[in-house]
Amino acid sequence: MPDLATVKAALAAQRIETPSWAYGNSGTRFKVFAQPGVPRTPREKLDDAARVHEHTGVAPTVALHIPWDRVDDYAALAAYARERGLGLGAINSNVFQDDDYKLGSVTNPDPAVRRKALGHLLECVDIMDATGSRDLKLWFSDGTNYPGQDDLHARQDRLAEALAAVYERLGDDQRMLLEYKFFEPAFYATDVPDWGTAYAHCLKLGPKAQVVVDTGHHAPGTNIEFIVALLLRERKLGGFDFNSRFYADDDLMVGAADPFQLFRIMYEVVRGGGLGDEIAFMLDQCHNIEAKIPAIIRSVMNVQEATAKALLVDAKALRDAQLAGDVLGANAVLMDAFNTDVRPLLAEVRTEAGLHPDPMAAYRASGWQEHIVADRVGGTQAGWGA
Ligand code: AOS
Ligand code: ZN
Ligand code: ZN
Repeated sequence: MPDLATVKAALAAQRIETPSWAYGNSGTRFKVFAQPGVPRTPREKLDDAARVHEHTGVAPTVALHIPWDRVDDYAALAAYARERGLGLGAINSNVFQDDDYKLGSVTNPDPAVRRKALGHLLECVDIMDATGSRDLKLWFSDGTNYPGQDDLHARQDRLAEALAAVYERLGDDQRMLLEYKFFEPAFYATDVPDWGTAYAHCLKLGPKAQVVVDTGHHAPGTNIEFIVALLLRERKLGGFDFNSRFYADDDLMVGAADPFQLFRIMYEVVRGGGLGDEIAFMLDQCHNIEAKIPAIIRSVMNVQEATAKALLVDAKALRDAQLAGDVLGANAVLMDAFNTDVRPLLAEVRTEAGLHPDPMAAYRASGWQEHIVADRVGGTQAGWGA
């Protein structure tokens, strides 16, 4: 059996990054539901993120999204975060919201639009310099809706050219994480639709370019843990955007739809030696109908539970069964770990770290929700797409 002290140490050391946009209002393309007490500024988003970290102890960084979190002074924002025990994490670029990007951003047939998109990506690296962020997260909505609409080959050339320019601009301690998504908003051909395309570009670029796996960005039935295992083996897994999906890119709480899949992914992470600083474990979610801060706390806990179960897999028993060709025995080792109730173990890890054993209860008792509802009136609520 795995050594319990080692398991606990790994759980205590785990870090999960929360996204600034999860704290703001969000919705579907049909409706954004406003919630009382939602942050009005990037600083207020950090105030909320500090609560998540205070109660979980494992969420010390916040991903920013530019322009949704645009401020005049990013170094001051980083200092504000530091005063609250936080750091600023990945910078998420946005080349999907302007009218100019209707036919694509870096793959647009118009060179002027491509220049504009590249300018934004380079500006994001300037912001990283000011915030001290390590990772630039690139998600491109670029693609086409109809066969023949544009030249698939040429679009890859344009993408490669832009990525190379961004890569050149990265500092020694900075990385670019390229995200893929199989469809939406483009419905015929997306320019970075799968891990293979992202991997091919990253491989050509060099070691500072890594693939990011958004768990919601695959066709139903895709074996995501296989992709994780392969990318880890190739040292090209840069991070995760965790969320759950039932249908498409639902952005529901990670571990809500399929905790078994999350466990299988975390098992491959543990097996591949990926449970360290090299991989960014980020949430990419929107809480449209549920209270946001508790939903983020719950999501962090769901990742912790899947990680704990993955760490509890008896590696020796599993290997022995695998090598002996014991199909049912090997499967049973994995299922035993998955079926373990790890909540008492995690409560112990939290208590040992000086935290309340139940982060959800601690948040409820803190009075923060009542405080923000009373305090944050007026102004414009920051939100998804705002
Ligand atoms: C979009 O579907 C992606 O998941 C991106 O990670 C996106 O940048 C993120 O949702 C913030 O807009
Ligand atoms: Zn994502
Ligand atoms: Zn997504």
